[in-house]
This record gives sequence, C-alpha cells and structure tokens, in this order.
Amino acid sequence: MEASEESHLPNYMKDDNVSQETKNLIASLPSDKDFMGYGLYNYKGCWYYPNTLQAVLDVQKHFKPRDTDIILASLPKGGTTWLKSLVFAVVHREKYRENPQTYPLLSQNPHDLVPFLEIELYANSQVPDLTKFPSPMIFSTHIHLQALREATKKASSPCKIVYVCRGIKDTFVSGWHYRNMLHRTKMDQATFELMFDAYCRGVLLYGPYWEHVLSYWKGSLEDKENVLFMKYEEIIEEPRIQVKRLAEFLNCPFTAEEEECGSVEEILKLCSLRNLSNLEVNKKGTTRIGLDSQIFFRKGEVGDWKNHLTPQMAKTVDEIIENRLQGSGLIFQ
Ligand code: PAP
Repeated sequence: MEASEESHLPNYMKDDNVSQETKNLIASLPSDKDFMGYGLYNYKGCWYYPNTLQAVLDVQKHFKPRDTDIILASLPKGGTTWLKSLVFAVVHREKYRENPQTYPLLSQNPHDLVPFLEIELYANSQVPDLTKFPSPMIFSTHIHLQALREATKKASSPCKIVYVCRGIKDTFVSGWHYRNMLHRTKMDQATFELMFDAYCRGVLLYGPYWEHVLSYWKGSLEDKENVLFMKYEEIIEEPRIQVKRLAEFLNCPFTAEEEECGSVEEILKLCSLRNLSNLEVNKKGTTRIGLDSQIFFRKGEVGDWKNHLTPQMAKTVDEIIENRLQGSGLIFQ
C-alpha cells in the first residue's frame, strides 16, 4: 500500500495499534483481504481490521455500561447517523424545549454527540473514564450483539440497546459512495464488483451482514425490554410511528400534550437529512475522529441500489439473504 494512500485511511482500518497479545491472537485467526487488499481477520464469526479488533477486545474488557446508558448499534451505513440524531433529540428534548435554537444537533455533528465505543473511545488503546459523562449517556457501536454482550454481561447492566439496519443492497451502495469519498477518488467498475462480491461473501469489516442483523434480531426477540430492532426503511415509511416507538422503548414516551403541540414532528424535522446536511457544522470540517463531516449525508433514498446494481446482481444478493435469514422471521422487502 502506498504511503499516500495509507495517510487518509481512518485509524480503525490500520494495523499500527495492536498489542503483542492481540498480534498473537491475530496470527491464529482465519484471515482474508477486503476488496482493496487490506487484511481482515475473523474473530468469533466477525471480520475486523487489526486496529478494530484491538479496540473491540478493549471494549469487551473495560467497558461497563451503566443501567441508564443507551447503546446504539448498527452496521456501517445501516442508518447510524440518523439513529444517533433521533435518539439524542428524543432523550434530551425536555432540556432544550424552551430554547430549541441551543439544540446541540444544530452545532455538532451527530457522531460527535454520540461517540463510537470501538472507533473513538476505546480506539488507540485508550481506556477512557466514562463516569465523567452525564447520565443518560448515549454510545454507539458497530459490534454485533454477541460481542457487545461480553461487555454488558460483565456489568450485568440492563442498559437499553437500539439497533438499526437497512436492506443489504442500499447498505452496499451507500458504503460504495462512502468508500469513494473516504479514498477521495471515484473507484472503477472492477473495484465496484469486487466490493459487491465482498458483501455477498460476507468478508467486510463487521460482516457478514446476515450474522450481524440476525444477532440483534434474535436478541430483540429474546429481550424485548432491552433490545429494540429498527429498520431504516420503516423509519422513512412511517416516521411518526417509529419515533414514538423509540421514545416508548427508551422510557420517555411523548405525552399527549407533546403530541398535540407537534413535538414528534419537530424532532423529525430537526433530524431530517435535509436539515442536518444543510447545517454549517455538517457541511464543513471534520468530526472528532477526523472524518469529513459531510461524508455521512448523501441521498437517503430507499431503493437507490436500482441505480447501481444490475438485475442479476440484485437477484444474487437477494437469494443469499433469503437463504441466510430463512426461518428467522426477519424479512427485508
Ligand atoms: P455510518 O454507519 O458510517 O455512520 P450511516 O449513517 O449508517 O453511516 O449511513 C449513511 C447513510 O444514511 C447515507 O445514505 P445514502 O448513502 O443512501 O444517502 C446517508 O445519506 C443517510 N443518512 C444520514 N443522515 C440521515 C438522516 N438524518 N436521515 C436519513 N438518512 C440519513
């Protein structure tokens, strides 16, 4: 890999922050390469880059959620930014009711308000003191549920976990555009096909897709009180219903009075793609982990895959997903 290429890779994709113990572990793991040739390692059924694996192990070892904490989980491009905005707005709405112009979402990127456990807080071998964060603290993660449970069971915390996912075809297309922006180049058709193949094989960071969605799907069926499963497409289709469902799950339902005075609609408007992507803070600069703020906002359309995938590609991936999710009760339209 060229040094210039390496320089704008996010830290989580690199392999320069790994302890000797983790290096030994990595040497014993099944390995493969992502579609760009960077090494991925399979730990307990999930693929990670070396720095990401180190951070995941640190989360498992050190993170002790409090009962009041809220953890937002997703696959990359599954609806993370939207979920972060919605949950932040729902949970903190009372605080900013009198002065809505002071809403932190207007001056900070949602990713800076809801930090990632393994990509920010526990990255670079840090062991942060999380007790300094006011309660309720909202964290996020891309770790699948079994891996996250290693941390939550240690604290025997009943903290709330909200998962959001998106159909694999739109997740892939969103990921494709994201990688183009990340690598600051429009990658060619051959690379597009390689990345598609990686999604179909499941060999990508935090993949396979189906293992990830199933881990939270099953978790939400087993523990309805603490794990909520949401779909990006359903939030687009019935935003009011889904935001109210979210608030109820988080034990802060909208009162009749709030509903009458349009509180749900206000939150939806505040967190809309149009509103957030037009804010100065999201148009310029970088997030705390050094990614361009605007990289998280694009079209937000259901079915954008139709503009990128051939009918044959769509059929191939649909069959894989149908087969993998068979019998689970989880269906993507
Ligand atoms: P992440 O996992 O890297 O944080 P994530 O937020 O899950 O990314 O995915 C980005 C997608 O969500 C983009 O979709 P697109 O590429 O199909 O356009 C982005 O446009 C969309 N998105 C970001 N913010 C919002 C929002 N407020 N409402 C709806 N969609 C959004």
